[in-house]
Amino acid sequence: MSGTGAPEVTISDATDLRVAVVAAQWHRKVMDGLLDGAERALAEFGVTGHTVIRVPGSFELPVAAGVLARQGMDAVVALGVVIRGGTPHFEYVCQGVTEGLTRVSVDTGVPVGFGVLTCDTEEQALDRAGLEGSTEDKGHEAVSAAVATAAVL
Ligand code: DLZ
Repeated sequence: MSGTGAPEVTISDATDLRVAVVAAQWHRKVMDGLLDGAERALAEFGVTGHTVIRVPGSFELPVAAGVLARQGMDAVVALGVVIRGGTPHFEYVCQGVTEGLTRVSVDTGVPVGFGVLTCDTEEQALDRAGLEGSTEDKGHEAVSAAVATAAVL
């Protein structure tokens, strides 16, 4: 985890957890970094079986996360990138995906890792994508949070 006050997450045994990653497709380079970080984290925590589902945009993440959570996943990780444009669309997509994923998590009792970047510029998103030269690795962090929560529930 990164940022002031972020915890050092330790996970004892995640081998048997069923984890699904749902990933949007807008902003491919950033998404490739987030997905790579998520895969690295799953391998580090010893998660053996996981599913990756691609949806078109971040707005579609909550419905996919909800279906997977209800199908019996122990944890779901949502990855997406929303970059501010010149219209209020950014606010609507960010609000929809944030509230939607929160609802899925609370309503199903399945932890949902929030790996959705909401940025003013593509440069900000690249800096958080876990790519070479990035300062943060949000795909890895989202998996850590969801798997650590699933492991204690
Ligand atoms: C329409 C749209 C726009 C303008 N920007 C983004 C974005 O930056 N990131 C993203 O993941 N999706 C974007 N979308 C697509 C919406 O999430 C959604 O797929 C469409 O509105 C169709 O439901």
